[in-house]
Amino acid sequence: MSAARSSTHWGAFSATVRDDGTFDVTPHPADEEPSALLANVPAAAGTRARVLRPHVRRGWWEDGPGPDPRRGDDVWLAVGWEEVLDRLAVEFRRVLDLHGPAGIFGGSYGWGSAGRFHHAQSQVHRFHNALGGSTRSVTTYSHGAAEVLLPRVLGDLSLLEDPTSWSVVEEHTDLLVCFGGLPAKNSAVSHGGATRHPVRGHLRRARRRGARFVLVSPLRDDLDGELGGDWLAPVPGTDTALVLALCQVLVAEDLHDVDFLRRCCTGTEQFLASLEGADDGVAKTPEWAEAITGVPAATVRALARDMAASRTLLTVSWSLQRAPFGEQPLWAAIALAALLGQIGLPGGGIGHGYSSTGGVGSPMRRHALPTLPQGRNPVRERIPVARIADALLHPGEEYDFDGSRRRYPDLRLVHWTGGNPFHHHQDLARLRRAFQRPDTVLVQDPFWTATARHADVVLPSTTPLEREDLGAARYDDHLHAMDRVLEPVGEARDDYDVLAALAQRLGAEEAFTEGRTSAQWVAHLYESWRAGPAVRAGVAAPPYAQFRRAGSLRLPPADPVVLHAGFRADPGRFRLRTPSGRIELHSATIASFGYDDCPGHPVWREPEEWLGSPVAARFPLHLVANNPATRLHSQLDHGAASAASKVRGREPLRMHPDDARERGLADGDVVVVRSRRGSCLAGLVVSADLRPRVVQMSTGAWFDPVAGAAAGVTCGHGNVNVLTADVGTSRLGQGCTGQHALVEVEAFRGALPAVTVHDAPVPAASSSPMAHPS
Ligand SMILES: Nc1nc2c(c(=O)[nH]1)N[C@H]1C(S)=C(S)[C@@H](COP(=O)(O)OP(=O)(O)OC[C@H]3O[C@@H](n4cnc5c(=O)[nH]c(N)nc54)[C@H](O)[C@@H]3O)O[C@H]1N2
Ligand SMILES: Nc1nc2c(c(=O)[nH]1)N[C@H]1C(S)=C(S)[C@@H](COP(=O)(O)OP(=O)(O)OC[C@H]3O[C@@H](n4cnc5c(=O)[nH]c(N)nc54)[C@H](O)[C@@H]3O)O[C@H]1N2
Ligand SMILES: [Mo]
Repeated sequence: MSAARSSTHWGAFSATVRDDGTFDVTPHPADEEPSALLANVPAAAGTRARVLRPHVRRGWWEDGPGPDPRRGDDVWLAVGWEEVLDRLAVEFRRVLDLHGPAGIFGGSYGWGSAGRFHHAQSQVHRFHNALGGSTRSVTTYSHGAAEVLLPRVLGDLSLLEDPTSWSVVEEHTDLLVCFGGLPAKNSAVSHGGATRHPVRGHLRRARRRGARFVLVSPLRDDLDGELGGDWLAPVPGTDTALVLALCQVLVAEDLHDVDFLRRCCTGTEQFLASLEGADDGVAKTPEWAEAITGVPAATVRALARDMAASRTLLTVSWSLQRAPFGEQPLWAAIALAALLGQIGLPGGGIGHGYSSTGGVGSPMRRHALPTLPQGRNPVRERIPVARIADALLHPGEEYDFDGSRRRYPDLRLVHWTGGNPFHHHQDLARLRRAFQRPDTVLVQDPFWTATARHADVVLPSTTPLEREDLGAARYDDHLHAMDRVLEPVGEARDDYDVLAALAQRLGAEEAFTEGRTSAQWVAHLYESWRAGPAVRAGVAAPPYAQFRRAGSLRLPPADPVVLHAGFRADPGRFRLRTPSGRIELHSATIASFGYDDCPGHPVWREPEEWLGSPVAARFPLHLVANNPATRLHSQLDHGAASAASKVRGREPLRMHPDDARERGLADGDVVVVRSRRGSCLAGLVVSADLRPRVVQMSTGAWFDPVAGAAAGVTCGHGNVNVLTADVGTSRLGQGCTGQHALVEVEAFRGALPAVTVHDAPVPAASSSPMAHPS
């Protein structure tokens, strides 16, 4: 038995390791609300789903690089580290010589694991930079539309990065109106680490003080039941209409704050005129909205009056902008907050993403954390992150993004480390076609993810449990010494060592490693932090050896934030970084782009797929494809917490009892879910916690294509992204729209295919001793 400590995006823990290598996890003592996701961690040990040796796809190994329809459906060969690294070095050299560094796609989007040095994406970016750079991606799947919109209308990203702090909300907010709720499941997670989970405590104390909650969501459990709260369940994707109607009532009843609008906003006239129908002749009244959202007009009027009479905070979860025209609900809610005139007051105004992760609402640490320098990327080529399939399928084609007209680059070598596009991207059948286009796909991952299965070369990475690191995050209050809990599994190697070996073959070893081993790097990052940012921030950090022995270091708290307090008090002096210096309810800049899908002020636009559209005649259920309660994305889907939620091995799909009855379905049935793009199996859970005609199924079940597509089913396990559409939010943001899709659900008849995706692909499992082509 031995004990060791480590950290994940969902909590820090100590592990008691038994002699057989299995272990138990004990949450960090400072954690008041440890996450149930910790139960998934032990699954990282053992060999299930692990890549144990380097593997190559036979077609690539034997026939060389090039577009290949066999990718994703070929034989795997286990090969030795030295020979595969030699072959990869030749391929990197070929692509660099023929296409330049822009021919390498190094976006490598994904959460990877906690740990400051072994952060997979930082490692791969540093490696590419040492070779001359690579094409990258910009923005995120999380809040791509917001990242483009917010700087244009509020001047920066503070609304989603550092809104008014929970401690202020707890003390001052009387009415919290939550679009998309405050789902407890999401606050379990925070990028980089979450030693403590304070969100639920803040909310309960606010409730005890008398704060009222209004949940606006298709799902009742998006708000903790103990908080009480009214539940409004608009038709998914229609929040913009609801918010515009709330605005219309405020103006019609003279409840809007004219002084705030005059001092702090621009474009008010155009926006107010649009509420009365200046654009389309239709006034945005509660009756107009009721026909779209299903929320009674009287409820909207009463809510608008309550909001004007209370210290009101609006929150818009990130999910609302992860849908077609995703810019609109956020921009409309900003306009609503401006009309209420409480922006900059303690506990009033608006935030974006409270409880979307555990960090948002904790004041963000301003000083730097220990960080691996990535060097410089001379390649200027960038794609919006969620346009990856378009880029691979349509090199050279033009597209719009945030006011500029661009061309997709010609990507030849795709290198993914620490992300899972066959988890995160939409319309997986299309992504499969896109992944057949490049010359080479290289994936480093500890696990046989669906992305690994669509690669040419799969290199086994260690997990954080198999290496030493530093754990820290910008919202967290601890710096952790992450221990090596386990020996590397199989032939897995640290990403750093793999990239160093490749860099050595490509003449870039010194630039990449600077002569340090990974242990030396970890110590170096700590010591440079201790001597610089820590001193400036007044953190008394001990020398490295002492820090490692102690196991962790408490970081001083950052000051609570009241967002836009200075701006409100003196908008002339604390100008926002918008063209007007104020909040832009109408943006002349956005208007000048001439985008019909994102004009100059917030508007309601009908998505192609919503319950009011013609597509609903064939696909009459609205799927909410949200983030999972039982895991982080696709990570450790075979872990105990995730496995326990499955129904007959399939990802659960929740459905209202009326809809189940209408289809003759019962709890526990295996069902087929179909959209215009594909189909998957799911396990039915009947629940009255949803609006009728809404079904909910989370992301993250590993994509398990059904051989021969039994009954036309494309995924036998339940990956929602076979159902979702691969279209951007708008020409402005080009964000991910994976949260919504229209579907139909029916009973599955026939022989149930086994879920095999959590085990190594069969040919690879049987290819030892090592298969080697002669
Ligand atoms: N339909 C739909 N789709 C969505 C969303 C949605 O709401 N609906 N949400 C989107 C959002 S918000 C996000 S952020 C994305 C998330 O998408 P991703 O961040 O891509 O998902 P993860 O499952 O976290 O993938 C991380 C991968 O890194 C690997 N990994 C972990 N540690 C290491 C390491 O040390 N080295 C290496 N080499 N690999 C490592 C893991 O095994 C895993 O395969 O999904 C998006 N997709
Ligand atoms: N446990 C866990 N926590 C996570 C993650 C995870 O994978 N697992 N992922 C993390 C990441 S990367 C991110 S970006 C955040 C994502 O944070 P969010 O985007 O906020 O999370 P989601 O769970 O996708 O969606 C939140 C809720 O929005 C509601 N919703 C969906 N569509 C609509 C709509 O049209 N109108 C209204 N009013 N509500 C709607 C859904 O009911 C859903 O439960 O979560 C983070 N936290
Ligand atoms: Mo995300």
